[in-house]
Amino acid sequence: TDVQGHIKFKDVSFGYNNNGLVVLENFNLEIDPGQIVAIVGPTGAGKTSMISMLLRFYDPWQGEVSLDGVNLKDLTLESLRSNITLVLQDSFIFPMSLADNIAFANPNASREEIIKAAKAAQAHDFISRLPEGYDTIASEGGVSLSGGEKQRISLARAFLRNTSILILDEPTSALDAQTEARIFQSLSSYSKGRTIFIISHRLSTIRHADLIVTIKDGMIAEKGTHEVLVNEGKVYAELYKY
Ligand code: TTP
Ligand code: MG
Repeated sequence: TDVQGHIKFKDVSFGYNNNGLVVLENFNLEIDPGQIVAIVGPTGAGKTSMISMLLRFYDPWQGEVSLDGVNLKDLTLESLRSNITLVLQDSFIFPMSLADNIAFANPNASREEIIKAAKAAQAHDFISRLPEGYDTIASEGGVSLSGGEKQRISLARAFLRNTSILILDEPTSALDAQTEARIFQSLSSYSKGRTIFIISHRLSTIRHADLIVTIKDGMIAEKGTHEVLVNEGKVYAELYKY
């Protein structure tokens, strides 16, 4: 597609019902294409809410979210969502082969492409060790996978989908730090020409992101690189202590 992946939140206010609490207030954020952006903040800060607006699961009360200068409301849901891949913490595995699980959104993918995506997601080694390899049937009478294995299958599926925008909302929470770090390395080479959002509570993983944004009390508290934010000694530096 010709989507660049330039994303802008302009004066966004948002909450879940009109009489309820404001989750995001005067929220402003502009992301250049090709960046890996980490979203950090305490639990309940509004990270998942923010990315939900990118897919238009919810719309802002006020302000606007735009993609390449076009208000998301002026795009069809179909064209918007065909350009964004979202991976959540709870990954969904279908009762079919691991190859078909990875190729779920790309049924015409070759085995070679599937393996490439699985390698980037650190899934290739454990899949290869299974007696039936990529033809192993997952769940419902087949092999049951661990939480971390499911997450890596979901990530491989997301890599293969190959959209201009990739959003990862704690997709590696079940993985050890070393595996997570390796996946971040694959993300860096995958990120060329794409915009990637990654939400993680494990700050060691996202320290090499191009931009780290912290959200607190519904607003952007600070943004910058790891080095800058550690030195600022505010929200990020406080979270980084633990
Ligand atoms: P989230 O956006 O879910 O906060 P978060 O993603 O930063 O938190 P976590 O690190 O735990 O994933 O929630 C922000 C606020 O919005 C919080 O007060 C809960 C509320 N909320 C709803 O009311 N309905 C919803 O569907 C969601 C997702 C959140
Ligand atoms: Mg969340």
